[in-house]
Amino acid sequence: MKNPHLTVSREVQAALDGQHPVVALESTIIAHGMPYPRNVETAMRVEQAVRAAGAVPATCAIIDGKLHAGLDAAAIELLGKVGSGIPKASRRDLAYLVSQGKNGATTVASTMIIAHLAGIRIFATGGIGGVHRGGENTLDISADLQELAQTPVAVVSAGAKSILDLGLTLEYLETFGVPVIGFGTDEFPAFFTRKSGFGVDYRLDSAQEVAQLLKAHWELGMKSGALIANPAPVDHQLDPDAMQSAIEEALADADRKGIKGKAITPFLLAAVEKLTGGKSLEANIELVLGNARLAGEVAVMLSNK
Ligand code: PSU
Ligand code: MN
Repeated sequence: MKNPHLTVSREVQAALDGQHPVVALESTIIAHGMPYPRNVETAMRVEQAVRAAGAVPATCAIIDGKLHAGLDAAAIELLGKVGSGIPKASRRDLAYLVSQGKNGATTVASTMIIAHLAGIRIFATGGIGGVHRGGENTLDISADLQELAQTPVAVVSAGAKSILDLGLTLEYLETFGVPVIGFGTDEFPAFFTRKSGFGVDYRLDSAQEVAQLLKAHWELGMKSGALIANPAPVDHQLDPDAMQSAIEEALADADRKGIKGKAITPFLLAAVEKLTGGKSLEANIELVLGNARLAGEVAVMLSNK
């Protein structure tokens, strides 16, 4: 039975009804992750990359209190233009925004929830949230990790940014039984760089093997998602040392300004972009496109079964 708060676009619903491949996409990256108009342009290119792989894109957001899977160009333009004026919506924000008839940009966690309600099994993004540095004291752990633990949607990301504590993030995922797969890599990628010093549980080298793993995971009755870590394209990596110092400076700035809670991730992303002179934005765009392509390929394999 369809959820009364869910609106699935006609194209996405037709694909789901016909068991054709569909890939969910998030909207916090549009409203809070990149500046206008590059955010809108990127969102459209990401949809195109999913289509080129043979799948239907379903960009998700909350519009006038409805959870949407599949947005038209006007809605994407609105999210991009209003940007940070649209609330960043994670799991705990959904009921408020829905009951108040408001708009929201969905994070990894809330996009997984919408995807699951709609019947979409795979989702592409840039980077996931995780355990923040110092998280052992602040308990600042993104709701994305709990969502991966409890919602059966696979997330393709370029790992996580080293604004986070990657070691603690991986420990947390292990505790909650979330498979972490390196796509063509033995190392967990640190978003802008392929190297992080942390390994992955398993490495798989083809979209078909990833689809087989996901199929087995859910056939075994697992209720969790999975994280497919797809490293940034080799020629779009940023220099790890330059990244490290930009991140440290951004973290110190956030600390001085007392930025906390849901504002911290967008603050750090914007600060790092400024400190790398926009280079991080170009890399960000390329790796999201790569993730969309891979998610599209995996979705095609999943629907071929
Ligand atoms: N990390 C990134 N880019 C992003 C985000 C995280 O490298 O755009 C966004 C995603 O929407 C993610 C959210 O789900 O931030 C996590 O926010 P928080 O840490 O407040 O849970
Ligand atoms: Mn947080």
